[in-house]
Parts: sequence; structure tokens; C-alpha cells
Amino acid sequence: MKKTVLITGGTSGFGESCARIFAQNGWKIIVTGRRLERLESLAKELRQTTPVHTICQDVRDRSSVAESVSNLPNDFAGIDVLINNAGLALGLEPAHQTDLDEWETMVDTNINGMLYFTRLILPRMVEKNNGHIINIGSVAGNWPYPGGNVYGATKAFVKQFSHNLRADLLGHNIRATNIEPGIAETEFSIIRFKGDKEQAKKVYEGTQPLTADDIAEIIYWVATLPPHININSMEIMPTCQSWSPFAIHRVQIDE
Ligand code: NDP
Ligand code: 8X3
Repeated sequence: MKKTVLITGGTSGFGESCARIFAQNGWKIIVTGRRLERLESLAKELRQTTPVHTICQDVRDRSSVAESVSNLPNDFAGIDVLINNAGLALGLEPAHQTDLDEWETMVDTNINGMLYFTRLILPRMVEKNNGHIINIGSVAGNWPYPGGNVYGATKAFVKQFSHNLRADLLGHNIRATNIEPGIAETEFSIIRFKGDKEQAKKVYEGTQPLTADDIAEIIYWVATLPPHININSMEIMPTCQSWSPFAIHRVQIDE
């Protein structure tokens, strides 16, 4: 029997690549996103190989998420894997110069969106004693960097929530994984810099960043390991990325 994966934010980047790789491997696909045209064109492509159900919605809209989960067509209702991927970073300003609305948007999308889908789908997984929640965290949830402020904090939430899920779900045969990518070239930076493609391009200049397909392949591998194996978290960087020494502010001392 075909398995079913629900991927939030399937209109671009990691989510879109995940939809393709799971479809190529015969899974039934549920994809969400706000951009209807993109959802329709992806669905048209994937339907050549597998059944696809699309949900055009904002993950921040709790009642819409509840309605779409309770109205899933019968063929798609038994979700085996939920990939909480929809998310974004806005801005790279220091905390005291940021826009509070942008902080709220990141919290609502990266945290609340994930919570809504997880809470609504988990009881079905518990009932059938099977399932896998894969959350998309980030290196930004593990390591602070200037301008990472709320974005990194939302991803730290995602990480701890993923691990706490494991604690609650012990004995229910449900896996939970936090995927923590480093620099990856998707539309992420274009969104972070409010559509400024030149500024976004500079993030990747002179590097070989991760690609959406790299991450999707890792997610697919994690989801298809033998059922007794749970990857708790996986941090992935491109080879060209590493850590820096601690920053130290020094003042001139007059002798
Ligand atoms: P993209 O911008 O390419 O894709 C983001 C996806 O999220 C889109 O499909 C977008 O769909 C969806 N999305 C954003 N906001 C909402 C919303 N309110 N409601 C529904 N869908 C939404 O970025 P990535 O693929 O890179 O990002 C995917 C995830 O990976 C994010 O959680 C991001 O934080 C994380 N990540 C990214 C890294 C990177 O360097 N690229 C590294 C580490 C983690 P639409 O606009 O159509 O709604
Ligand atoms: C995205 C990676 O380093 O831009 O989560 O925060 S980073």
C-alpha cells in the first residue's frame, strides 16, 4: 500500500524537492503553500506518477489548518510522515533595530504553524501506532549569530519541541526528527531580504551551498530507515561552512 506524506511549504525549496523525491518513490503527496499557481503546477507534474492533494493556505491560520486536516480526502487521511517545513527568516538587523511585526511573523509561521499541524495529526498517528514527524530546524537553532535573534530562537524551539515529542510518544511507535541544515540556496534569502535578489545572491557568492535536493534526499533517507531507528536530530552544513571564534569586543586602554 502507498504511504502518505504531508509537506508544509511545498511551493519552493526543501518542501518542493521533498514532494518530488517522495513522489518519485511512489508516496501519495499532500502539499501546502500559499501560492496557488505553484501548488497547481507542482501537483500537475507529480500526478503523472502518484496521487496528490493540495492545500492552499497560510500555516498561521489555525482554523484553516484544522479544517483542511479534518477534511482530508479518505485516500489521504492516513498520514505516515508529516514534514513541518514551511518557514522563513525576515531581516538580519540587530535585535534593537528589527521590526516587531517581522518577529511575530517568524514566531507565527515557524512555531505556531508547526504546532497546529503536529497537534492535529498526532492523534491519528497514535491511533494507528505508527508515524513520523520531521521538523525542519536549522543550524540557527544551535548556534547564535549576529542578526539571527528571533529566527534562531524559533528554530531552537523547533529543536526542543522535536525532542520533547520523542519523550511524550515513547511506546507509540512514532518517530520524531529535527533536521538542521546550514547554508542552502533556495528562495530563503530572497524572502529574508524582502525580494532583493542581488543581496540574496551575495549570501552564496564564492560558496558551494547545500541544495534543496541535498536536504530532500537526507529527509527521504531519514523517513525510510528501518522503523526501529530514530534519528533525533541531524545537523548538516556544506563543506565550505564552519564555526568562527567567539567575538570579543575590545576597548583601547590608555596606559
Ligand atoms: P523557501 O523560501 O524556498 O521555501 C519556504 C516555503 O515555506 C515555501 O514553500 C513557502 O510557501 C512556505 N511558507 C512560508 N511561509 C508560509 C506560510 N505562512 N504559510 C504556508 N507556507 C509558508 O525556503 P527553504 O526551502 O529554504 O525553507 C524551508 C524551511 O527550511 C524553513 O523552515 C527554513 O527556515 C528552513 N531552513 C532553511 C535553510 C536555508 O538556508 N535555505 C537552512 C535551514 C533551515 P508559500 O510562500 O507559497 O506560502
Ligand atoms: C537558515 C540557515 O544560517 O541563514 O536556517 O540561519 S542560516
